[in-house]
Amino acid sequence: MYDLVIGDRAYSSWSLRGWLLFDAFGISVKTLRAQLYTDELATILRDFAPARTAPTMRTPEGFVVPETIAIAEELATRHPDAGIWPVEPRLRSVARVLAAEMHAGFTALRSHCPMNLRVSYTDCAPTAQVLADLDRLQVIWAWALAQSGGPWLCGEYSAADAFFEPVAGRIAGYNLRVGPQATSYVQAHLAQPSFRRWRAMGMVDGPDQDFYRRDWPQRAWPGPEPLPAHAVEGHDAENAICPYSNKPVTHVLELSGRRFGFCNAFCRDKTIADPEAWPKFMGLYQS
Ligand SMILES: N[C@@H](CCC(=O)N[C@@H](CS)C(=O)NCC(=O)O)C(=O)O
Repeated sequence: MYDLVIGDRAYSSWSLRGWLLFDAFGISVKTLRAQLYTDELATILRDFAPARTAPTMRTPEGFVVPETIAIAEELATRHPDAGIWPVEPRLRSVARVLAAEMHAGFTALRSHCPMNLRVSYTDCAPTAQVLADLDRLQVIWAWALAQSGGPWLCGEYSAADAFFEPVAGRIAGYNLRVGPQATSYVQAHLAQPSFRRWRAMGMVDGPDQDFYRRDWPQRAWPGPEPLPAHAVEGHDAENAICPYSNKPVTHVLELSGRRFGFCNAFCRDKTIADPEAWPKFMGLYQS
């Protein structure tokens, strides 16, 4: 099994990229979450020398690999059938160019609009440099889509899309204006199943971090609207065992007047945040 050290899911854009390289390509991984702006990351990474940042992966043999580009390349070599890079040579080269430019660039966008998946603002007063980054994004997205014909940048969902998923989250979260093609691409990310699961976990996996607080007016998150579930007291539920772990039910939610149980608060709360993101829960709900 792979290990992956990650930061707060709501805020750590690089962790999201690293985790997508597993989850969106069907590779199993165990996550170790560190809360940013505490000493948790440094403490966990003592076992991952010389890594200093999240995400950092450890392979089943014990090789330590930080840096998302290195994680992408290493996983692609080790799992050649997972589809991390496109098979077609031209599209593969395009995907590598896009991921590399994302890894190295877009610093104005990244610093003015740090990823925060918990809120969406109506406006963020983007600077000229941020607008230039948005223009550049749209140039390279259009370049890729013109060659692939979509639906993702290089045809099927690839590492290039995983690298831009946090950017889609920023465009949505800060209501950044982009053209119709980029808007459709952002909407596809907001509905992408792995992203919905990550964001659902990010809504509930730790406190709001002051560093990301902004005073701009807020609006509703522009992605798919979650089914209206809420937490309830007690252990009474239709199911006696948790759909995720098969352990006895201890935490319960209510949806459409029906009660469903889970074996811990996190799994109950991540399901409340976006029930449709979780296939095992939806299997139970639709049974
Ligand atoms: N170039 C790195 C960037 C990783 C990065 O900056 N991660 C942030 C979290 S999003 C981090 O670990 N920050 C904590 C720190 O720098 O102490 C990569 O591609 O993985």
